[in-house]
Amino acid sequence: MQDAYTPRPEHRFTFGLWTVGNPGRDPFGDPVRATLTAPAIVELLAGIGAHGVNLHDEDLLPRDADAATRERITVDFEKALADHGLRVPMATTNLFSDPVFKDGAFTSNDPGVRAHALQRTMRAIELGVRLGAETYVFWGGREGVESHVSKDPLDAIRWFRDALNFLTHWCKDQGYDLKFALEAKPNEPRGDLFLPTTGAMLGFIETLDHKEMVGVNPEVAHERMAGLDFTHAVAQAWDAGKLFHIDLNDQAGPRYDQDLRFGSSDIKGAFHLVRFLEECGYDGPLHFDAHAYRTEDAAGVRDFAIGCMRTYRILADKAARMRADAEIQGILAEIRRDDPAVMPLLGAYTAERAAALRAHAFDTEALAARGMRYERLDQLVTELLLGIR
Ligand code: GCO
Ligand code: MN
Ligand code: MN
Repeated sequence: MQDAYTPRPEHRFTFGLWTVGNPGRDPFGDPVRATLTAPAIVELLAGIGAHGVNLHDEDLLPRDADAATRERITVDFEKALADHGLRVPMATTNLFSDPVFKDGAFTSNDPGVRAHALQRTMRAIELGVRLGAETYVFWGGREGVESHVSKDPLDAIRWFRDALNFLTHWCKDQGYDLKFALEAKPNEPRGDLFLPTTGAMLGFIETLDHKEMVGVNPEVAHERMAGLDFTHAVAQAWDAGKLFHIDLNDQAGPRYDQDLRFGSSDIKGAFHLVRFLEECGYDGPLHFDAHAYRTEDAAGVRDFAIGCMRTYRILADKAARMRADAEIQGILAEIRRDDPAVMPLLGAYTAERAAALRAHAFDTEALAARGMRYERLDQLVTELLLGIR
């Protein structure tokens, strides 16, 4: 079906090899779908209008493959990308599947593991750069604890900082023009992960040697797992100039990471997010870190991927409708109307303004009595989303 919401490469939609390639394994059950090769995933994504495909090193290259095998697989993948016109905007390292990382990677108590994690990441960055990636994601994976006596959180933060400082310096020495994007998650697979929210990451980034090179990769599900509003986290990242990448999916509240099809659970939350991204000027990749229900076969995976992108496009259209809706805009203008009597009191600090503000007589009863019309506003937006405006 072709319509106004059909995804096209210029819409900047990307998927991970691990997302559409997810064979449906979970902690309780075996895979339910055949494993797709990387070139097959490239073909699938190109056929449905995606812009790019992202990967962990191990999504493409088996951990123990020899140099010749790695080269052959990489060349085959590059050929598929070229044949289908797909890009690799982001790459990352799998620092969580190998048993060596059972106690974390950059924050493992074992210095041998910490050093090995750096080596793996350097090699994976080389692969990402070769494939043309501009953003390199760091998701902590197993950087956390179950037993809180096992690891000093100050050590963990220091080790994580040392690792990122080392890698930013190394990238600059290599002449790589790469941005790092840190992805927070509150828990899973560890009981508690370090730097658990996007806000925590934003604070941490300010302590890094090359902080200009480092931003965030917020994920819908991860903030929701912490009971937080995702759009607020994204807004703070944008305000800080740190929204380098984004992981879109959906999540029904605080529980295990569900990685649901975008907009499939909280459609209103997805709308607020899309409206924000479309209106703030974000022009980075729109990456779906989600996977199809375990009930699906290959056709269902395709439905899932198309669904993620279509829902985004439909919600972008709803955002445009909201901008053009006279009644909604009228209420917003009324809510935000200026009060000439107090506007002069609200500028930047001056001693005169502080003195005037200090002396001003506020009619707090009148201020408190004002109805804000949020019920009407929210209902209008609900009706717009339900398709009758
Ligand atoms: C998760 C994470 C991962 C990361 C990926 C890229 O909860 O498993 O969201 O999917 O995004 O490893 O770094
Ligand atoms: Mn996730
Ligand atoms: Mn993610």
